[in-house]
Amino acid sequence: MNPYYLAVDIGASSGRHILAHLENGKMVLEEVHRFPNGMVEKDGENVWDVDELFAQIKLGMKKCGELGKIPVSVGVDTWGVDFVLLDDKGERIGNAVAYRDGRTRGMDEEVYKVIPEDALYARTGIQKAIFNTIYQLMALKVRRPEQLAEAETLLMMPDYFHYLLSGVAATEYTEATTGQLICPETKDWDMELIEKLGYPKKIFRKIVTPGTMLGELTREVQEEVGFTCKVVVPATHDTGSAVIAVPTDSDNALYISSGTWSLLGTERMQANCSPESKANNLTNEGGYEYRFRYLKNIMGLWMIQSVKKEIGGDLSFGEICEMASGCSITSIVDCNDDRFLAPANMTEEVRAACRETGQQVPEGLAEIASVIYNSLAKCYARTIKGLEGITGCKYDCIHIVGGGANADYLNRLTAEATGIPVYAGPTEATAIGNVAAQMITAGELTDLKAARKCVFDSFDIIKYE
Ligand code: LFR
Repeated sequence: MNPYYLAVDIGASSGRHILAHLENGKMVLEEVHRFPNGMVEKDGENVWDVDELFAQIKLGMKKCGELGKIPVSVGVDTWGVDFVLLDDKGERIGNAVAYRDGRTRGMDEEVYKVIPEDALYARTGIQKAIFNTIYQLMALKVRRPEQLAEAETLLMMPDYFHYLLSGVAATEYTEATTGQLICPETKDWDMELIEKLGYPKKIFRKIVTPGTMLGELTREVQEEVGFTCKVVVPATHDTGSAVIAVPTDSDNALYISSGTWSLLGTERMQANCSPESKANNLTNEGGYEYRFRYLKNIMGLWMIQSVKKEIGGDLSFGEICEMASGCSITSIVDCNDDRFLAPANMTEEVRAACRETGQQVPEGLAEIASVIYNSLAKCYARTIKGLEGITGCKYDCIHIVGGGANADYLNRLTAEATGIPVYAGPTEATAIGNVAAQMITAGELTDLKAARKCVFDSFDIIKYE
């Protein structure tokens, strides 16, 4: 039997443990544990329940042990930008505040007093999102300076879980880049910028690249889960892992990593920090092997997830998608309007946006979902035009990976709106990319190219023209 590798892939709405191994050169996945995630309110803040998440991480690992499938290594990936602070005893300070919390409101202006927005983009290549770590840290500096003063260490969300698993505090590169404090040339913390902003320099730890072995599970964790294994950091930013799993052999492929967010872009070897790139709201996130994920963040299925919660009852995403496909409403909203980031009620927000622009106001779940899917597809088409203008490339296929690759109707709309064939799958791209980095470290896969070939050979991919 070939060895197992374990991906713990935690998204904003759920987490999962996926065991993977190779069989005749193909990757075989087994989901051993799944658990819900979501923001919870605590002390007047929107936070992640990281204690519960860590309990779930250990529970899923224990299940692997009970199955007798003990992995060689484990790696965790999560969404970007969020972090925790540790004090000098290695204890967490305060809550793990979630990026949709309102604390960053107005913090962009505070940051721009120190460095103008254009200069910040030129320096970091990272798209402005009001929730980036840089603005979250400013919120702490302004509102909770005592927390910053007490801090010894900043760990991004996945780093924190790796720290709890292994006792080693390190910052993984791909996730760190989402914070807007990394220099795309040196691939390290931009200490000059950090100093200018008045953030304590000592809290920014050594950067490690995906595939780095941090150590073994701590004795306590070993006792709880019933075995030991290595802790190997994957591309810990979920999008970074998902892009590893894009089944292509081209360096010029277009992808949409589709989940809570839709991340649409391509890979490049150099960051583009030009004003033109900034005007298109494109970002240069750090990727595997120091490739850049040159992409745009699009609000994505978060809009559908929210509507499902509000009025979807027990319907599955598949059913909602199917219902939407039967509608003829043509209203379109701007998915990237900040009004959809954390509205009190998404359904009403979408309706209001249609009303305010003089379009037909959607009634009921099917029409609301239809407006969202159609708006997303239009937004994809616009984004691709912008990308083509900047890169000078004509793209001839779009790979949609991640859970959203299941949204059949959206895939069809995307192929129609863009005029480019869509290849949908694999849906578990993030977990696959996570284990792929571990397998490369273990020497089971040679490199990124081999990993992508293996993904292509192992999973079903559906074509839409
Ligand atoms: C996707 C993602 C995006 C990031 C957003 C917030 O899950 O990681 O890449 O922009 O979440 O962190």
